[in-house]
Amino acid sequence: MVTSETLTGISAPDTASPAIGSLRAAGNARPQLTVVIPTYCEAGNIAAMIAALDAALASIRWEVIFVDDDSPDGTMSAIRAIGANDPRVRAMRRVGRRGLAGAVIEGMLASGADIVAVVDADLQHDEKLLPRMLSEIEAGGADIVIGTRYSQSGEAREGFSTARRISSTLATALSNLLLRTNVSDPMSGFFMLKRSLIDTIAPSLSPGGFKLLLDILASAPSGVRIREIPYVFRPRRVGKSKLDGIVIADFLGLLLAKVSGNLLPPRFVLFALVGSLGLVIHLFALRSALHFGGTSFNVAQIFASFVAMTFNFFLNNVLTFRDRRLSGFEAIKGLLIFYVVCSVGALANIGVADLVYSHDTTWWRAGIAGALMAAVFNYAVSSAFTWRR
Ligand SMILES: Nc1nc2c(ncn2[C@@H]2O[C@H](COP(=O)(O)OP(=O)(O)O)[C@@H](O)[C@H]2O)c(=O)[nH]1
Ligand SMILES: [Mg+2]
Repeated sequence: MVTSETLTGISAPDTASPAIGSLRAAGNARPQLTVVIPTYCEAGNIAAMIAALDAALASIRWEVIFVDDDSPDGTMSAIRAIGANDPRVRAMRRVGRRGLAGAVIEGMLASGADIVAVVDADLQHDEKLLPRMLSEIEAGGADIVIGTRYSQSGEAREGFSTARRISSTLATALSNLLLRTNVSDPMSGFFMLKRSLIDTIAPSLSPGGFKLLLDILASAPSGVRIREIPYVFRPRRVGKSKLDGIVIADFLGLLLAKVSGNLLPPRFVLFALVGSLGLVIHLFALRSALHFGGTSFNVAQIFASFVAMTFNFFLNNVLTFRDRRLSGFEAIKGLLIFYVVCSVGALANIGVADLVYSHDTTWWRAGIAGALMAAVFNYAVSSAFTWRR
């Protein structure tokens, strides 16, 4: 039992304790800058990364928070080995979760400083830019400073492959158009901002994606001041890139979600895109079955439905719900549940379309209402059952 005596026993020496005294002193010397570094399988980069920060930030009080998604390669032990002797090196281990943006958001929210920077672990970003970025914000000239991979002279793209350069240029143009921003590198993973901004907008950010800066720019209140500083994007030091073609789908999902004023979650947008592709597959399978199979229309339609549902299941598994991806026996079970969910969704589709049609005989309005009902139903039930957390 906790008595008041034991409580005083614990708290009384605190005021006099030298440990607390020094904590207070450290509290006064709170860091000016928190550097947040998301990591997944970066064990080979940790020591070099911390040494690089140490050299670049010599005149600044800083801390680094690594946010690791339970990497199997010993990233966390590499961080803890250095953190044991260096209180500036902190680590957050997230279990059972994956996701770059979510990791960065959590790291930023845990920052001890009022100003936060985000840097990749692989030394592709130029940490020597950090003091300049910091003085921009501290001097009151900007709320967000972006390390941009494009310079006027264009030579800042050395670390890019041709394919990546083209898709990046297109994506930048599209996001500036749709989000009414004018930033030369809204997809940058290297930026610094006031923590208070993140405190304000964190609830409207999408933790599942890769393009956190884009999300921040789209969610920030109007009037935030943005500065860009160009730098040379270096090739990755060791380890592999975790971002692949899926990022493009992810980017489109985020963009549509933001354009709809957060009405549509990015995951639903992806689910709907996969569903639309499924419709094309369905029609293709139906046509093939009628043409080559010589079956009746009903049999061909059932066959095509299964082809489309199976296609949708596997595409959703690697795309829409990749952070909860099912494999092995779980995937077979998930597929069977998905068949059931979609069949109920189809009934909902027919029911709603029929109801709308009885009030309004415009065929396409009734058709769209039914399809929307099925999409929302399938999405909600799939999230809850097929790919439940
Ligand atoms: N915590 C966390 N970090 C991630 C995840 N995916 C990528 N990262 C980290 O995010 C940074 C950027 O990823 P990277 O693979 O270098 O992407 P690229 O530079 O676009 O090739 C690196 O520091 C990765 O370790 C993730 O799912 N969780
Ligand atoms: Mg990288």
